[in-house]
Amino acid sequence: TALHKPVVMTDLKGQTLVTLRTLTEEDPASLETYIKLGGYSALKRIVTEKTKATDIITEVKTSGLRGRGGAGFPTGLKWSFMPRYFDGVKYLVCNSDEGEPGTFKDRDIIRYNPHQLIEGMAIAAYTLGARVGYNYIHGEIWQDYEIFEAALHEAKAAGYLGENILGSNFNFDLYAVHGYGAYICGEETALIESIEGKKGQPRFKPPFPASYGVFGKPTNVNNTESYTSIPWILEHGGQAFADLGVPNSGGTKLFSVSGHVEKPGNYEVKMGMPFNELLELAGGVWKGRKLKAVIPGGPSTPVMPAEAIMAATMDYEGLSKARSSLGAGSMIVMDETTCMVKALHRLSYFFYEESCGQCTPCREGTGWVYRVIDRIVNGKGKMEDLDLLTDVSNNIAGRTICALGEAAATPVLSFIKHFRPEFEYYIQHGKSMVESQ
Ligand code: L3W
Ligand code: SF4
Repeated sequence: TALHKPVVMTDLKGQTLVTLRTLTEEDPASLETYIKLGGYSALKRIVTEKTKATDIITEVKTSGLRGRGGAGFPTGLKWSFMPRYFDGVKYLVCNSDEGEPGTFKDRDIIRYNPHQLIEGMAIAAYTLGARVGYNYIHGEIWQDYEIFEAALHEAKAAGYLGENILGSNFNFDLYAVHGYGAYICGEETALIESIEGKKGQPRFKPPFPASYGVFGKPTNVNNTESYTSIPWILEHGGQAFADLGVPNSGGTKLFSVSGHVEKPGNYEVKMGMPFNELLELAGGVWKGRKLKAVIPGGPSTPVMPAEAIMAATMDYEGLSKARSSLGAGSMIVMDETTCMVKALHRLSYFFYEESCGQCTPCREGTGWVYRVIDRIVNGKGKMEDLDLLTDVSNNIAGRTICALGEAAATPVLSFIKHFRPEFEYYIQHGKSMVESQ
């Protein structure tokens, strides 16, 4: 259709394309392209051979695939939580609601390779016995939503979705749901509430969605990149996927590289790539400047000073050993001219603005933190504000319904820990240390 836009992707050097494998083609989002590259063959094989669900789950466990939305929870283990026998409809949900600053990978999967996501969801539905699925797409992306809708129509017309899929007895209806742009709807239970037509506010966990999800029924929720990895795993085998990466971090990972680099964008690389190689793929730090700091996985992962990130590898263990986290792979690069006080000012406003307001520590704490940083930026800070910020943040983390509270505390604590002299200078002089140089 006219919505399938050709991509000008001239340089895929150093990348390993699994979830974005159609990027090498002229018309990447079309069904024809996907089938040409072997697409839907795994689904076809599974439904015709009637592969046992337990065998598929074993393959996914072998692959070492971990949740790509940020938590890194093992996908095969999550699938094994879904009850096998249930008298009623089970649901499948895809979380395409990426909304944290610096996250922009799932929209490229939807835009350039929607059929691999649809196939991954169909395989998951077959494995888990889900009859209905929803792909919840972030409200601020319109064209991608329409591309996904077009792909759903194509897949249904070709017999990959709906009743009696590929002549088997397997039925699966998949729908696109458009959010309204609230970050909190990326939290899986808020997303479920939103699908149900309610205000998007997180539920207490447990119960987890696997036992109480959409309309109170068993529901499996995975991220877009996770589902999109599934067809490749079943075509090539779980071990082949695991071998692409490193121990405990199987496969490839899409890194959304933004900030002060020459070539910002999404890069799909093998897990375990040293940070400096990934930085090089993105053209290095722009304008010949020096690297100052990197947020490796999205603002809910701790900021890392240049020396720490330069020695790290981009995988779950590599970054956790370096006292940060892979998160959703949303890497924000900051050069030597960045004022860390102003950067934190911006991030703290985001979390304050996006708190759903249900829990007092998050609702009040995010506003409190923002107001304190705001007064520092406006030259009215006091030295004791730094301890106050730390204290308030420590009292948000771990005392809330969902992970947003923890996420809001992380940048405050890590920025002050690594760049305290810059905060002290700002308070003493009423202006930025970096901008004064
Ligand atoms: C059944 C159990 N299921 C865990 C499931 C649970 C969920 C998954 C992970 O937060 C993080 C957050 C952000 N029985 C289970 C179980 N599960 N135990 O496993 O759960 P959890 O609680 O560890 O994480 P979460 O609530 O899904 C996600 C971080 O990601 N993040 C966020 C990035 C932002 C985006 C975005 O903009 N959309 O992705 C980045 O680091 O801070 O820590 O499915 O049900 N016993
Ligand atoms: Fe809402 Fe914040 Fe509580 Fe999460 S932690 S439920 S965003 S108030």
